[in-house]
Amino acid sequence: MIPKLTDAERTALPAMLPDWSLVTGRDAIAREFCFKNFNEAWGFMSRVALLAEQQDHHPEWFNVWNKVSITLATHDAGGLSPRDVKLAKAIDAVA
Ligand code: H2B
Repeated sequence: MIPKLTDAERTALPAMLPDWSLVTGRDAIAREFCFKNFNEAWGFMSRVALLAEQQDHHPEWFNVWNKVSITLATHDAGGLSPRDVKLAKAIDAVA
């Protein structure tokens, strides 16, 4: 069983992931990315897909042309876990 984020880890979230926000009504974080065009957005999604496979942790996402909305939560934990923080940091690094 994967542990959920502790209270201390949750307190540290805004400083660690300033571009992500907590989702209303569920234990998850989200961020919207905007690119020049679809080609750039898809390139980003390809990089995230590789990260997701490496980490065996997968995003919930939605793409319209140059925009990609990503929500992260750990289904096996029923909410946020350190896996989401790790993937969010890696996503930020390839955006
Ligand atoms: N991704 C996410 N976001 N949450 C999970 O709990 C999860 C996952 N579990 N990717 C992984 C795959 C699990 O189902 C496999 C069997 O390891």
